Amino acid sequence: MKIWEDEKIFQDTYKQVDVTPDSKMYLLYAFAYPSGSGLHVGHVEPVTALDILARYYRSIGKKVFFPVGWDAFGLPAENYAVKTGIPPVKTTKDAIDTFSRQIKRIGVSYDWGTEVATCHPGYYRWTQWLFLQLYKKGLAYKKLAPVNWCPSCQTVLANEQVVEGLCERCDTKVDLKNMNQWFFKITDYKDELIEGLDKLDWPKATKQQQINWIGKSHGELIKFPFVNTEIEGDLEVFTTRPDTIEGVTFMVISPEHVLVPTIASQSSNNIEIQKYVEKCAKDTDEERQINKDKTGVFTDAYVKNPVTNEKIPVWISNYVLSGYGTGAIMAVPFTDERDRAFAEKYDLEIKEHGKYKKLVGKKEVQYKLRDWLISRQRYWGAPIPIVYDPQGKAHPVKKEHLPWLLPTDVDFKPTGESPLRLSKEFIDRVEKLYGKGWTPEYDTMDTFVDSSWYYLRYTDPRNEEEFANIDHLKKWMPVDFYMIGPEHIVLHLLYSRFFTKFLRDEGYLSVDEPFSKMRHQGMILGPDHRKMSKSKGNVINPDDVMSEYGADTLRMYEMFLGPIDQDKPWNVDSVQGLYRFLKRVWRMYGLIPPQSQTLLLTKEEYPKGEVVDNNDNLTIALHHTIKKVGQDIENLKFNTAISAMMELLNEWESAKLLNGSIANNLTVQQFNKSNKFLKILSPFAPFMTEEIWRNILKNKTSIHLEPWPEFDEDLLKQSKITLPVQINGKVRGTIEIEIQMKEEDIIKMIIEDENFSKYIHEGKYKKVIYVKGKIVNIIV
Ligand code: ANZ
Repeated sequence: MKIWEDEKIFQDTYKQVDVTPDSKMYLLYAFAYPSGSGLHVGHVEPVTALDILARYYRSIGKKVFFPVGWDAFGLPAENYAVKTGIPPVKTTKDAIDTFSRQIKRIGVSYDWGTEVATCHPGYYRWTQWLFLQLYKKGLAYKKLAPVNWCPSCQTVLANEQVVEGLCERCDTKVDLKNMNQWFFKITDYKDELIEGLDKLDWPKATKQQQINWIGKSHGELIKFPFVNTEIEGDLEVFTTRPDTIEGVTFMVISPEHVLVPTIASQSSNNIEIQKYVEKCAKDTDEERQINKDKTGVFTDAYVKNPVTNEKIPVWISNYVLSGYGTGAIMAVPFTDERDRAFAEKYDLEIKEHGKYKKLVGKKEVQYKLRDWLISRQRYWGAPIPIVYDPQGKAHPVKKEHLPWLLPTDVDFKPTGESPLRLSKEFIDRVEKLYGKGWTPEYDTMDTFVDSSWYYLRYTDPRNEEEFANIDHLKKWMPVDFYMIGPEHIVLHLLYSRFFTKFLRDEGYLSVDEPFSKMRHQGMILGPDHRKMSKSKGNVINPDDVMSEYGADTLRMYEMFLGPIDQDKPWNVDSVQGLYRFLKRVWRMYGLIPPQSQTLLLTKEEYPKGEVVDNNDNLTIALHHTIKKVGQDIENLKFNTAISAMMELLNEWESAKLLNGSIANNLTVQQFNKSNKFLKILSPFAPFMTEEIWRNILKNKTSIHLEPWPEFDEDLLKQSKITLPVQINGKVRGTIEIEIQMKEEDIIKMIIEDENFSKYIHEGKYKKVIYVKGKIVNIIV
């Protein structure tokens, strides 16, 4: 709403004072990648959920921090540039404008004063600074490593561009190619990255995935001496099951194992081994693991089992990975499934075994986690701030040269080299600043580097001296609640935790973990229950829904869909249901003439007979609802909060309609005047409630600055009422119920009550008319 911007009611919240760990509420939505196609209804749900939290927590007096930004570097913009020739800087800016407009239309109460975009030099200079801090500490280093290479496109591909081993663009089989690459030494923090999970309020499954990714295993390193005298030394294996050593019937080494050339040179199978090793060199680790068909080749070499002294044959196979353990295993086909499959295929012995309890080798702990490869031979990313002297030695770019600007004189056609190599300006810049013969590092950083520290920058987004002032970091960190898609379970979270721990060790941060509480939103599926996609034609555009029904309806609808963490299909009818609910609220404030007959019951359905006046029912229901909506918001149960408000609206309408008594009118008037209903609805429907609040109720300041209404606990305790019970229109007595009791429970109570059961034969009845809190009429 323009008025919110004019009055700056959500602006510059990062500057709030007297922020304490108890009073603060840092709400974070995983910042979006601004794609050209605009905002998706799938973004609307989590961002609305967070907005409701933000509006609620503000009104209960918390100091809320709710920043916004863009994960704006990355491949799609660059691919688009390759296709169209429009520079990513332009397409990204346009996309951000579209997203911002849409998000404002949805009414998200972001603090736009914090806005950051990772592709902005004011942001990425600090990404580069972070690189240099890691470099100084020896945690950023360069080494030879395999990259995905598409021989047809002549280019390096990011992992996401490789789909089942094929190039996403041309379906050519991707090769591995060794190149010098930059890494971050995340493995220095591996144990802490496991232990730190204990104290976090995160979904269990997410924590488990982090643990699996780090993959800590306890086992033994065991040496098997070679029987062939020409091969020196032992074959060392890592095993988590040393107790199965008596069942070992063969050994397997990976095609890249250091001993392969020696073993091959002694083998009569030399040529076959070489061929096999070459073939395997082209497969990525991932392919090897998914590859069900295990292949292998026998080497002619034998080792001796140190426990049984048996002679054991040595095989080479791609099911053993070179980068894990020692790259060699003892195979126990009796117990291990993969070994069994291999033994069956090559007709190797499967030997039953007992449990050996003694230590054979030495105790060893192994991890699956590898250092983080951050080099990208790509254009649209932060340049790695390194220059090389004429001897090829790496030097950090000086701090005064940051931001180390991404050159703009670049041709986007893929050539198989880093696009920055083609920038004359970049090369000239380095010679000018550092001397003749000096050259830049041409790679850019993985976009995960940009996106794994943005929540720190938010706390002090315009600081030009530091990535964020230490006091600002102290004030806001850690993030109190993070909402992020389940697709980011592993890498982004692990990298963010790594950066946090590193910066803590450097003295910049006083927290160990960045995100205290985290939840994942589910996916919004198409009306056909399938994932929305352009090709299936089942995409719902939030702009269309807003044009037809307004932003409040879109928000309420998405919140009413069901539990936030579940996948849910879109349902057009239910959008209209929410729309009708909001229209009824309008009417209650007299904006549209009330069409009373359509509100609750038809005239014929009104119960005849006595109506006992329970004037306070409406008040009690209101207090119940205030309590419930507050609790539900805190527990992220937005759908049940909305149901409760719907029930309250029914109550309110029936109070207005059903009874003309003065006392009852007073209750309704009081209810209207208190505006408590409007306030509890306001986080969900911020536009309409503001409109009613200011224009109908003539308030001068925003409803979103009003405090959350209090509820009277005593009143709720007294909420038992006496309900008249009619059978076939005749009052037969009364029962005591809780005002909030559900219809079906009331019926059950009546049927079981002997005062009434005699009128209801075998508990059978035709129809029930229950006017909440007023009367129940059972037609038998
Ligand atoms: C004998 C054995 C018997 C094993 C048994 C398992 C079960 P985690 O838990 O993942 O650490 N292994 C060791 N290095 C390997 C490599 N480079 N590539 C493929 N497999 C490798 O698993 C460790 C187990 O995986 C090790 O224990 C080893 O097989 C295998 F009934 O040794 B075991």
